[in-house]
Amino acid sequence: MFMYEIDENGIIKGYSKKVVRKYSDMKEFFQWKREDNPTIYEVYECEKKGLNFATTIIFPGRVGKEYFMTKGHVHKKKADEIYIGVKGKGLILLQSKDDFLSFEIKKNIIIHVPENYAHRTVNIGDENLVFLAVYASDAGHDYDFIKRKGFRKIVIEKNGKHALAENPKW
Ligand code: PAN
Ligand code: ZN
Repeated sequence: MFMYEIDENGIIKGYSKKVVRKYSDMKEFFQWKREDNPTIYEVYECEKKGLNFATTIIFPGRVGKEYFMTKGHVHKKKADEIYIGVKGKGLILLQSKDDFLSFEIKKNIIIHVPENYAHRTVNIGDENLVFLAVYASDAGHDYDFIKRKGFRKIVIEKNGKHALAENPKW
């Protein structure tokens, strides 16, 4: 038995690993460029009995027209994942070989990420987006395909709102 608590900032109390992704760590994932180097997101992770619990905090902002987002990955092993919205407003993109889906993620929304679906989360609001992910510790993360081609659609700002647009690299 174990219990975790997420603090008011979205950090799991007593986390064992922290990952910080700055713009310079993921320039290739965006279609536009910026001159400065903001933090795009942070991940706080705990691992127990083969299960990982991780909160992600994506800050609000854009690179050109594209909203701040995670790199996105597919799991190396067949491993489903559960996302639970904690705070803020986002979109999750899900993509398989011949399927593409997007869902809103916000507080109290639960999303099942099926095995073999690449997944990326985008902050489309003006406050931090926080969500919890639960997945098998040995799932593994593969970023290569996303780095080269990305997702079928990108999430951009259009007339003050978010919109899905074709990814020019696809
Ligand atoms: C999440 C993600 C987290 C960061 O915990 O790893 O949101 O996104 P990237 O890994 O794409 O940088 C998850 O899906 N874990 O499997
Ligand atoms: Zn994942």
